[in-house]
Amino acid sequence: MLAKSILLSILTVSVANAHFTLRHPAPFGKSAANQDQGPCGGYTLSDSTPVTEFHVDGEAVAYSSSHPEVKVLFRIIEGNSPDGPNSFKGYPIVEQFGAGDFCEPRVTAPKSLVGKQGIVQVVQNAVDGMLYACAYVRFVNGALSDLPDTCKNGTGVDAGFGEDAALEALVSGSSDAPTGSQTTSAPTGTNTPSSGSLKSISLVAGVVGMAVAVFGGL
Ligand SMILES: [Cu+2]
Repeated sequence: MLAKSILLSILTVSVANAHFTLRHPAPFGKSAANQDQGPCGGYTLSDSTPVTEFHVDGEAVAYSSSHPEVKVLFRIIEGNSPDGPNSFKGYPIVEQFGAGDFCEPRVTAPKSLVGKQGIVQVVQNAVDGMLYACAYVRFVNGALSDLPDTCKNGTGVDAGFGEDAALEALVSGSSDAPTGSQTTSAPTGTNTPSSGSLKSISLVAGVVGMAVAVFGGL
């Protein structure tokens, strides 16, 4: 009984302290303590906020997640304010399964942002609510050629496209896809997610069922 309650406390603490950790681009801050606070998990821009280059034709966004099932929005914001008027969906909503490292290597931004500063906001709709992390970026031309070491998918981590009205509502710009000739509505031969990251709906449904069963058991 005692052992069980200790185990439960440990589980509770770990869930509270580790929702997800943004690894690339470099986040405003690394603590997840206030990650339920929008727009940037309790952090604001400061003189010491790191700035990462963001390639508008394809940039890696990598994080480590403690939750076995989340929906994720990769939101691209023009300018220095997370509440700025122009924001874009950098990728379709992703539904990620399995806790651990996850990377989407081809998040995009409108070409019109090249040369400007902006914010990449990662928002997860998780079992414990909406979770936020931000990174300060400078938009540059082209696509990232060498993926950072942090861009990897953990064992058992999988993902597919998802739908989430609450996440979609956060994209304020009139255009929810990058402008120009490219779109993010579906991956193409030259703009695919990491191999193996997309599975058939039936497999995804099975994983959801397992996740629900696990949570039901807890
Ligand atoms: Cu959490």
